[in-house]
Amino acid sequence: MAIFNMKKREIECKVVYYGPGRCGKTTNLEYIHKAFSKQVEGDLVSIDTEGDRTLFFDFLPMGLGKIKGCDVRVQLYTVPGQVQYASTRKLVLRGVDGVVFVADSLQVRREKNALSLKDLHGNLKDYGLNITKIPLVMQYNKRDLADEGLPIMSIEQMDKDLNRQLKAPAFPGSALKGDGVGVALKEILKQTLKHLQKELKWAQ
Ligand SMILES: Nc1nc2c(ncn2[C@@H]2O[C@H](COP(=O)(O)OP(=O)(O)OP(=O)(O)O)[C@@H](O)[C@H]2O)c(=O)[nH]1
Ligand SMILES: [Mg+2]
Repeated sequence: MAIFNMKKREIECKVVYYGPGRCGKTTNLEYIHKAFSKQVEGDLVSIDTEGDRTLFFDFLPMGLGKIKGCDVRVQLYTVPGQVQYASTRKLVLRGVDGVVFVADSLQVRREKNALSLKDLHGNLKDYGLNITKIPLVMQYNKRDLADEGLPIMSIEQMDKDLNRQLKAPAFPGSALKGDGVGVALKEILKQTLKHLQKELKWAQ
């Protein structure tokens, strides 16, 4: 849930990168930290890691300038994807305004993507949020692995598996190379701010 501080004329919202273990959530934030240095308002903070595995969360604050005289800030988070960190994932999702679901394009990760999306659906529901109504963007990550001869799923297959009903904007990409990261980020920010503007009207 976004925080509207009318006295300070500030709006703060939260976008969470969600998805199965090793799908590339942290790599997305690492790329954003490098590529959007103008908007980034601090370091990429990784709370508790083991090698490249997130055990708690990553956090990156960004400033998006002004909307109707208010400073807009967004906090990007990643959840730990490993199955056993279910309660931490739920905790990180608390107060979410927008979600980027990062799916792994590798064929062997097909079931893990579906399970993670189901987990997201359930956690949002527990917070009284509907996955079909909140700002949501899909990123089909690791498309570059096809160049290395690894078997990846087609976009059509991934759409069918994950996005048939949701019909969220979906972006193929490679967080490692930075492909598709910026467009997915811009789309979720656009959707989230649009959603917040509606809420703001309600609050007035
Ligand atoms: N080839 C390729 N490798 C990627 C891509 N994105 C991430 N990786 C690699 O996949 C591994 C896991 O990436 P992370 O970003 O740590 O994955 P995560 O989703 O944060 O994983 P958890 O923290 O365990 O949930 C790392 O070795 C990354 O370099 C990509 O687009 N292409
Ligand atoms: Mg991670």
